[in-house]
Amino acid sequence: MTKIVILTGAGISAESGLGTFRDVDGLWTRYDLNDVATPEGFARDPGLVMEFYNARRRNAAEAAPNPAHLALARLEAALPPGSVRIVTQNVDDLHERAGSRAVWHMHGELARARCASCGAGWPAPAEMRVADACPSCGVAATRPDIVWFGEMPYRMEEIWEALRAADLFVSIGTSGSVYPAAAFVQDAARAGAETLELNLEPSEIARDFDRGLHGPASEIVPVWVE
Ligand code: BV8
Repeated sequence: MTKIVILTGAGISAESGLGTFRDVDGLWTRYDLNDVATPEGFARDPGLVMEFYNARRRNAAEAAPNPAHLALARLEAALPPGSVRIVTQNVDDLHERAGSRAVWHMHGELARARCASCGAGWPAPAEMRVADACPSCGVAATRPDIVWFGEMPYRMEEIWEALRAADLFVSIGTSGSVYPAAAFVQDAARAGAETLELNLEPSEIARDFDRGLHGPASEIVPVWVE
């Protein structure tokens, strides 16, 4: 059975209206990531961070999957179960809403909240507030269930195992500027996988890939899937 591991980044959701991070008007040009995407920033000003993610949660709720998300869901449905694994750096739920089921959110999810005290997780309310108490332990230590810079991404052992078993590794809509995701192409190539980059333009790590296809995801991903 052919095993395909697909890494996605903000670029796959750009045409759904969700901002990317490092493009011209990207999120990191309007916010300092140290203020809103680090544990230190959250400790310094939790209200600012809660509002940052509440705004992104509102945007994600108004967005819809685009042809790129839908094509990946068709690919998964067309192949034997277990053939396709999506590892997304994105915290939106557009892959799931497009119909993909084998999705791992290595940087967490806007739709989840977590307790910094007891570690419990639960579906996030539309608007999270700093004083919200944890439904499990009652401590007011809730935080977005997002992996910030300096924190361990989720499912790393499972991801590395999937990369070692991959026949094909495809990276879609990511700049290749954040680790450990930016090294996945090398992990897959070392294990013998063919590697393909689908991106608006060659990323910072384009030379690590066997092949590249460049253009808007909503155009090139359906072409690649068909
Ligand atoms: C960790 C969640 C240890 C929150 C995010 C020095 C060297 C190497 C590493 C480091 C270093 N210093 C620090 C580090 C580690 C650090 C890191 O990599 N820093 C970078 C800045 C150098 N990484 C970490 O801290 C990670 N943790 O390392 O822990 C560890 C490691 C391994 C094992 C155990 C422990 C945690 C990183 C996670 C941080 N959280 N986000 C949130 O979403 O708000 S990262 C953030 O950037 C996003 O989540 C996103 O996932 C990520 C990458 O961004 P992209 O998705 O690529 O988006 P970007 O805007 O950059 O690019 C968009 C791309 O799309 C572009 O290429 C563009 O051309 C393309 N595009 C645009 N439009 C379209 C398109 N493509 C197609 N169609 C279009 N229409």
